[in-house]
Amino acid sequence: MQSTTLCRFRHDSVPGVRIGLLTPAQSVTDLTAVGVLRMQDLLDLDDPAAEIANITREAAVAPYPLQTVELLTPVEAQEVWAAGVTYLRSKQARMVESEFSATAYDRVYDAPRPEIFFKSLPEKVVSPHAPVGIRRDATWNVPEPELALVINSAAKIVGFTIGNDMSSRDIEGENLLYLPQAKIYEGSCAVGPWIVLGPTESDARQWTIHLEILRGGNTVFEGETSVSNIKRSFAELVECLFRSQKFPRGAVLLTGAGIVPADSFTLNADDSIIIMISGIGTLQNTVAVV
Ligand code: DO4
Ligand code: MG
Repeated sequence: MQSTTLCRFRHDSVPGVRIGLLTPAQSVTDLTAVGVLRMQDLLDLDDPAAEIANITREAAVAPYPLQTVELLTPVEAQEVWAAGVTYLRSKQARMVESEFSATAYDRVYDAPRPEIFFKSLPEKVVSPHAPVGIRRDATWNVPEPELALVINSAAKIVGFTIGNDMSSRDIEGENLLYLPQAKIYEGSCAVGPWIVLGPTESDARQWTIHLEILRGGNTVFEGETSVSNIKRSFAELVECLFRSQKFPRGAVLLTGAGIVPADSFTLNADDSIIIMISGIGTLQNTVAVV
């Protein structure tokens, strides 16, 4: 599988936000220095990887070592949406969370129409290593480690990244009508560390998703699932998202959570959340109360 990895970053030696190409040697080639001002223009091309190869063939720019750049979320201008109850584990956990809403979760898992909800404006998305939020009025907070589809304005899946759909389970469980409050608040959505272009859906379905939560340096939760456990096809989710709506800047769609910590677990301030997807990399954030 041939892949091309794009990121957004800052570097002390140059002004502003840059678009970067991650090289196999773990360095970052500055595509902005050779004229790429918006990632969207690449993602909307028929073959972004070929265009990037063209641009960089002649480019005489020395790459930056990865550890010297500040990675920003690769979400540039896209709205972030999320699919829900796409894994059996998610359905089961939510039915336990709330007797009141159990029927709704049970029905949506098998219904022709998937659950899809708005998650974040692009400017509110949290970058790698920045703090994600837990609400100060919530008592039961979890991360949701999810594969994220990067979709261009023509509704084509052009790449993959990692999303964290932070959720307040007590608020969601109290009443399903509170879902937007459980899901959308300061720091509730992290996406990164970069976008991998090239893999197909069947490549991605071979990946594993791993979640580890550290507290004071010790592991307090660890779990793993496979992307192949997602019940619905990516095409089905994207078709539904774009059915009666246009996304001129493209969209990012989180595909649901298949790892849910035990019901006794809740996040604390200063916990570290590490999400690893085998074909992509690692998204790490700390937790802050908001
Ligand atoms: O309906 C609740 C949200 C579901 C969700 O976020 C998930 O399954 O990942
Ligand atoms: Mg979710």
